[in-house]
Amino acid sequence: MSTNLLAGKLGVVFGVANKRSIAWAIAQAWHKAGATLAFTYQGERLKENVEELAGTFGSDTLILPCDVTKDEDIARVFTEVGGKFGKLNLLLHSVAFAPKDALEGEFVNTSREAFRISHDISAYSLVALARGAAPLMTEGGSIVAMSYYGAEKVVPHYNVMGVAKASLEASARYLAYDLGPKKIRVNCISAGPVNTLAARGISGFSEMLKHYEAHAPLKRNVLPDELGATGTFLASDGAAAITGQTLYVDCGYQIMGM
Ligand code: NAD
Ligand code: 0WE
Repeated sequence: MSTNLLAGKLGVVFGVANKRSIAWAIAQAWHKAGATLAFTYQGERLKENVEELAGTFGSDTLILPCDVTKDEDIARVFTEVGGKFGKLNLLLHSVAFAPKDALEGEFVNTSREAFRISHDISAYSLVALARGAAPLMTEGGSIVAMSYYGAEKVVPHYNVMGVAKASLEASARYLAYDLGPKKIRVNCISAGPVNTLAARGISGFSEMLKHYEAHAPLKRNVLPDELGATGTFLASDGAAAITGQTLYVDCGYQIMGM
């Protein structure tokens, strides 16, 4: 990857849980490309992890708690980021959650509460974060969100998360329209399966990795570094005319009909 593609850019990263998080792969790539980053973590449980990882970027790295279901948490993040940086160029949304039982049974049995929680955390949060970030993106900006193929085709057991990802991708399009006049771009990366904390809880996940290896044109799974490289491209001026898109970074799996 060419260096300093993001020199002088300021960003905030949502969704680092540990070193395997996709958010961490993209944050490392953004950092290597010259960006200065702030981080948020979901709760006390993850505070130490994020401090240890983000601390490697310098002892003055801004690290803040943020539960994306809480408007007051989101407001505080942008107040503090604005105070420290004065402006913002980049935002990574790498956050998703559905109650575990909703990912196990049949979609038809999704409860009203599981549907609400999944959409609140995994889709509405992008709207809330974009609204918080936009006033700071005074020179324009790039917002990147993580999606998955289950948004467009049925992936057994992905269930309500697939419906929430469809909402996330559609939200990215409407946000791209609203924020386009401010030169703020909003795109999704639809990643192939990656062995992270969020994936490890899924029964049959290692079979899914094998299925992709067998059926994707490139005959392998995507690497975290490759998601970092795509995240860097979308954040860079090279992608200045790309907005509202979902870019598949899945070794070609999405093009297959059989
Ligand atoms: P991960 O567990 O490392 O990251 C998920 C993050 O969501 C965690 O950091 C968690 O703290 C955060 N989160 C959950 N609820 C939250 C809340 N209420 N407030 C704030 N943060 C909250 O797993 P990951 O696989 O890196 O997932 C990151 C993103 O990538 C998700 O959007 C996921 O859907 C997407 N994705 C993952 C895969 C995969 O196979 N792992 C594939 C495609 C897309
Ligand atoms: O987006 C995801 C997973 C997100 C996720 C994971 C969990 C596990 C723990 C959301 N909520 C929860 N809730 C929990 O309690 N992926 C793209 C990875 C994934 O998850 C699947 C997949 C794939 C791929 C679930 C079923 C089928 C395929």
